[in-house]
Amino acid sequence: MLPLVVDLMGFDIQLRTSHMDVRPPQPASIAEKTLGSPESFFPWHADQPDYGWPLVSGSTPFMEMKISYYLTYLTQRHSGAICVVRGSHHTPPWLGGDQNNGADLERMAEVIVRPGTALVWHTAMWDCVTSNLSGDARKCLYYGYHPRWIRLADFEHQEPQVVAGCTPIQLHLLGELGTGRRNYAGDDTAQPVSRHWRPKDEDIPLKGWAEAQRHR
Ligand SMILES: O=C(O)CCC(=O)C(=O)O
Repeated sequence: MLPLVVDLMGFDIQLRTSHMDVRPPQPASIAEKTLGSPESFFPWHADQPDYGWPLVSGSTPFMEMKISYYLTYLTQRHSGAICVVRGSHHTPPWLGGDQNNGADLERMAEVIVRPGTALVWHTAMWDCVTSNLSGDARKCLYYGYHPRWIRLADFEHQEPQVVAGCTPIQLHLLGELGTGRRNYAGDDTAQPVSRHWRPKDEDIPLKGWAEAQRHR
């Protein structure tokens, strides 16, 4: 999927977050709460830092995307599938524009998919999860990418033993410098220059990789 991520977001990116979600079967009473309501087990939310992304004319710019991989069957409703409200990164997801009325279900898509499906999505879209009444645990993986000049969310730096086994491109994706060096503020101590803002080509090997892909 990396060519797709780079095509959409460019090569100056990193992995902000990754998570595996395992949702065991739930009792039917869980589904009595309105989907995504504040009282439900999984309220509507958009992925964003506390205090939000900046808005441009009311819309959230393309700050982040996720790729989600679904590993178990989500082909029936109420199997714990993610639901997104289409266009909710541009216009609020609420019916009549008011959160008290709940989400506009006409705009909602429940992501009903087979195992092995990947979902590519703009994470400023409001999303929630249906209850899992399927009898089987629902398992999926999420990888969130955003520009390298934003701070990471799940970690500052990966553990040394993880970094030690990484290729330059993997280092780049984990927010490190592709060289494996830790001169994040450049080499001139008198005048620090962030290598996240102003990378050298060797810091971001995904750049050369992307150019090579283009010429294939
Ligand atoms: O699918 C899930 O279990 C939760 C995913 C989610 O809410 C998210 O990635 O923002």
